[in-house]
Formats: sequence, C-alpha cells, structure tokens
Amino acid sequence: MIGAGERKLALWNIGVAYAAFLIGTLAGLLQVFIRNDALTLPAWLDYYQILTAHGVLLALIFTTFFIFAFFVTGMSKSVGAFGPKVLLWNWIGFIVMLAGTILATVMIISGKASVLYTFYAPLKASGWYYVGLALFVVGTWIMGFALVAHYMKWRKANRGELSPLFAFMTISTIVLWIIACLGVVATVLFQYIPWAFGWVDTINVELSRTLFWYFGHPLVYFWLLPAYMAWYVVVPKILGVPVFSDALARFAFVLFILFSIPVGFHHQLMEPGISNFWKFFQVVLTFMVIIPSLMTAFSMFANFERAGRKNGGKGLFGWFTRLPWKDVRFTSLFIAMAFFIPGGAGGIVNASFQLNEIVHNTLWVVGHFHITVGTPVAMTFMGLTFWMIPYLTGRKFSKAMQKLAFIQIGTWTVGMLLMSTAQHILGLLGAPRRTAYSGYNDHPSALEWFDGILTNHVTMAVGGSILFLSAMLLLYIVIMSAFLSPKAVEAHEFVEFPLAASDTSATPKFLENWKLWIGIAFALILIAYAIPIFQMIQHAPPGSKGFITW
Ligand code: HAS
Ligand code: CU
Repeated sequence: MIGAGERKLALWNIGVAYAAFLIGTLAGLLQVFIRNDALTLPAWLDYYQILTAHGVLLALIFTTFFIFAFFVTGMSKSVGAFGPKVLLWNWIGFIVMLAGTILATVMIISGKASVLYTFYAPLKASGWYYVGLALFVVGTWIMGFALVAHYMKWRKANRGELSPLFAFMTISTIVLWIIACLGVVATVLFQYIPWAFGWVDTINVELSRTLFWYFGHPLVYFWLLPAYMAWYVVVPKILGVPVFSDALARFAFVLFILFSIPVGFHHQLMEPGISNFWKFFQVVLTFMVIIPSLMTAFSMFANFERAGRKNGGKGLFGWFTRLPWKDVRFTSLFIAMAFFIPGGAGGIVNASFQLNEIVHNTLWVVGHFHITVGTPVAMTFMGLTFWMIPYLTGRKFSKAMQKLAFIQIGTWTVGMLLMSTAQHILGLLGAPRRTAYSGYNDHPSALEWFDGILTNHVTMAVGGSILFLSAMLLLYIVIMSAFLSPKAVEAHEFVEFPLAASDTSATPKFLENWKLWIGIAFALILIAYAIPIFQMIQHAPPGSKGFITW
C-alpha cells in the first residue's frame, strides 16, 4: 500500500472528479431532452449554458482530476513514496486547479459564460471565466512539475537505468500536456483576458481558434494516454501475462509527443484564413498520429491471445472465450477498447479533408467524441475506479459491488451504443451540432429522415437517459468504496494495484532521451505552425468585437 499522504491526495482528486461528473452528467441528461423538444427550459437556464457545463465539467474537469489521481497513485506505487516537498507542491497544484474550477463553474452556472468548452471568439464570456480556466491550467502545471521532480529524483538515484514503464508514461503525458497548454495559455492571457475585461476592443478570431486547437487536439490525447497506460500496464497484470513489449509501449508514447501537437488544423479544415497547403500538411501529420494507436491495438490483441492460449484456448479464436470476463476490472477495459475501434475509424473519417466537409459541425462529431472520450476513456476510468478507490481507502470491493459494477458498465454500453449510433447517422443526414434549434421535425420532408429506429432524436434521448442512470449507479459505487464499504481485514480482502511487470532488457535507452524527443516535437511544431500563424497575424482582417448572444 502506498503512503497515507499520497492516498489522501489521490482520493481528493477522485472526489472532485466525481463531483464534476455528477453535475456534468445531469447537464447531459437535460441536453438530450431539449434536443428532443421534450423539455422547455426555465428562463434562467439556457441551452448553451447547459452544454458548456456538460463539456467543461466532464471533458475537462472530471478527466483531469481523475488523471492526476491515477498518476499520483501509480507514481507512488512504481517510483516510491513522495517526499514532503513533492507532496506539498502537489497539494498547491490541486488547490489552484480547484480554485480555477470553482471560478469557471460559478461563471457558467450564473449564465456569464455560455461559450461552450471551446470558447470560440467572438462569443464573449465574463473575463473571470477565462481567469478560471487559466488558473486551472496553472494548477495542472504545478502538479505536473511536482511529479516530474519526483521522477527526476529517481533518475538521479538510478543513473543509466530506464524508469519503470508507468513513470515513463506519466512523464510523457505530462510533457505532452505542458507543451500543448502553451497554446491555450497564450490565447487566454494575451487575447481573451484583455478583450473580455475591455482593455482592448477587438480580438483576432482566427488566431485565437488556431491557438485553441494547437491545444485542443493534444488535449484529447491527454485524456487518452492515461487510458492507454491502463491498457498497457493494468490489463496484462489482470490477464496474468507480462507487458507485451516494453519498447513498443514506450515508442508509442514517444510518437504521441511528436505527432499529437502539430495537427490542430484538422479541426479547422472548413475555416477560411488558412491556406490549403498547411491544412493538407497537418492532415498528413494527423495520419502519422494514428500509428501509435494502431500499435496499441496490436499489443492489446497480442495480450489477449497470449493470455487466452495460456488458459487453454485453442484454434484461431478459441482464446477469446478464455479471457477473464467475470472480472469487471478487465471487462470494463475491454469494452472501452472495443468502442475505440469505431471511434478511431470515425476519427480517420473526420481527418480526411474532403470527408470532413460532410461531417463537420454535424451531430456526427458529437457521436465521434462520445465513442472516444465518452466511452474508451471514460469507461477505462470507471474500470480503474472499481479497484483504485478500495485500494486507496483499504475497503472491500464485495461480490455484490462487482455485480453492480457490471450493471453499470452494461448500461453505459447500451446507452452509448444507442445514443452515439443515432448521433452518427443523424449527423450524416445533416443534423447540426452546437445549436439549440434542432426542430427539423416541423419541416415535412425532414420527418422521413428522422423517423428511423436509430435516426431519431428519441433514440438519442433514451440512450441519454440510460447513461444517466448508469452514472448514478457509478456514483453509488464510488460513495460506497470511499466511505461505507467494510474495511478489509484479512490479507485476501485488500484490493491490489494491478501493475504488470515490464521487461526492459531489450528496450533501447534512447527512448528515454527527453531532450531528443522534446527537441523534435518543437521542430515539428515550428514547421507546421510558424508560417500559417505568421500569416494569420500579418494578414489579419480587422479584429472582431465581442458578442454575447445568450
Ligand atoms: Fe477526434 C473531433 C480526428 C481520436 C475526441 N475528437 C473531436 C472532438 C473531440 C474528439 C472531443 O480530423 C470534437 C472537438 C470539438 O468540440 O469540436 N480523432 C481524430 C483522429 C483520431 C481521433 C484522427 N478524438 C480522438 C480521441 C478523442 C477524440 C482519442 C478523445 C479521447 N477528431 C478528429 C477530427 C475532428 C475530431 C478531424 C474534427 C471534426 C470536425 O470537423 O469538427 C485518432 O487518434 C484515432 C486513432 C485510433 C484508432 C483506433 C485504434 C484502436 C484501438 C482499440 C483496439 C481494440 C481492442 C479490442 C484491442 C485508429 C487502440 C478488441 C475488441 C474487439 C471487439 C475485436
Ligand atoms: Cu483532433
């Protein structure tokens, strides 16, 4: 068991994550009913306000706090106990993050920031909303650097050795995050805050969006990589096999550092003001960043096959039935992975320049991110929650609780299947996203489009409701494991941290050469962004004043 200081820190992070999860999923429930025209909101509550709360609290706040809980737990477990300084700085970071979260949430709930989680200019929120976001990012940096310091101490004490795989992956993810945040920090500090507080009159819209997506794309890998960490180090342990290839795992993470940042234009393919050359260039780099995900899929299949055969599976696919399906820690992560097959394929569709013209700004994209961050990432975090909270609190995770956990992931699966399938198809039929107006049903020809079993806003609402029930079940499990389940007494009752052994004997040392990778990452960023950003400033049209449309 890891130290009491780390356990408390991790549990607080999980607590904030699930508080955000509660408000965020509630906002999601309202969302599908409004789109279904089944609900009219009271005057003080606005569609865009709820959509902002849903996006910010789930995609940003829930994920980030949970990720740091996982990092703290795993770093302490794999690299050793935190010193008092590391612990203190982690707490400082946590408090700054929390302060930023509270400020931004208050602004959203009081109706002063209905600008969605992408906060596109020229929509203009209260300046305090941007201050909240900035504080949040600064907090993550403080926690991130504290973890880096902990890692450096280990490196000094173990010169010439490769660090444990968990630590390597944590540091890779933090490196990616810190480089990515430079974009959002730049636009928030130098563009949004002066503009929102009225110190300047106008904003360069295209530049602000570009700096946002410089951050916004790697942001999705900041969510994904901790899930991949679980797939690489937790899954093999549960399966009873060693990590498939330590070198492959590390190389995949290196590729993410290199290629996940210079690709933000794939969110801006339909925007004017960026020349086609640079859009195509970043589309090519986007296709590069698919490779480490395919490598991950390959390793996962290798894990399953090795484990299944070890347990007596025969023939080409016989191993499949021999996997530990009765263990919710495994099944949850497996379903998460399975969702990522269509999720990733949809991403490839989005990134294909011409196809993007069809799906951009439709419900298809909403479907896409619910089967990327909304299931592969979120359900992996659920699967981690089942053992991580009992591990941290020393409470039991009973058979009954495991049954509930199965119902929870089962309902999430069904809800997501219904909702995201409907969203994808509706999107292809032209249903827009990010709009309060979706009442196409009052147009006679639209009736036929949206009347299929899956091509229906009702299906989406049914899916959304099942998801909400699932979320409440999860919160019940969280509260039980945190406060109410009986304490473990006997040795076998203690829940363990499943961390697989990783053989580093064949791993090249240069994979842990940070200077090299960070250097190449910055070179790629310069190549992909320097000229188009320069042009955006050079040829900027007159800046835009702000609009408060809600
Ligand atoms: Fe995306 C939009 C392209 C991955 C999230 N994406 C979004 C938005 C979000 C998001 C939130 O190019 C909306 C942003 C907004 O508000 O406007 N995305 C991609 C590409 C990938 C990708 C190329 N996205 C993600 C991940 C996300 C995420 C991951 C969150 C965590 N995305 C786009 C594009 C847009 C976009 C455009 C803009 C659309 C527009 O027009 O606005 C790739 O990284 C995907 C690579 C993944 C794979 C899958 C590998 C499969 C694995 C599982 C193996 C399974 C096993 C189980 C072993 C190629 C690793 C076996 C089980 C069995 C049953 C057999
Ligand atoms: Cu992207």
